[in-house]
Amino acid sequence: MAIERTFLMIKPGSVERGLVGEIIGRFEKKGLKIVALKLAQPTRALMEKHYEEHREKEFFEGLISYATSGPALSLVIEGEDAIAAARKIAGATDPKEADSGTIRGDYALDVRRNVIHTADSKEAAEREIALHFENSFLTKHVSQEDKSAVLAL
Ligand code: D4T
Repeated sequence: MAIERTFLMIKPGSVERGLVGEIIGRFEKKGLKIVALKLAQPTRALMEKHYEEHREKEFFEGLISYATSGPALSLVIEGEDAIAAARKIAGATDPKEADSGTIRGDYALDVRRNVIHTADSKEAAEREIALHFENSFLTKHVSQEDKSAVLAL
């Protein structure tokens, strides 16, 4: 068990559908903390880099067009085993295989519009956080020991 940070992107279609609050709420209720958050329309250059492992796949062009089609919400979240926990909350990549109760199981039917991206490993999380956020935008949460001091202010 370890405190980890992971990267999420709520994809443009989900922002357009008004699902942001519902989706973020699922991570917060689980106990994962938001460390950084940004609403912006991703550029093609950024998303081609983000998804470079898929460059040769037949779905690459559709994936990039969709990811850059409007504002998306990028987040860094933190918590115990955050990478695996976030993957579980998101559900299987293909919404047809995702369990009910997961984000993709509840809000999608089509793998090309699978609502959310979550980093799939520690290496991917580190790479994606660095790609999408400058270090200065990553918040440091108040530790449990320091909390009483903050509340006393
Ligand atoms: P993302 O990156 O969106 O979190 O998805 P995963 O990490 O769960 O899955 P992935 O890398 O295999 O897929 C990346 C992205 O490509 C879309 N996709 C995938 C698609 O449009 N058609 C396909 O056939 C596949 C397999 C959906 C997710």
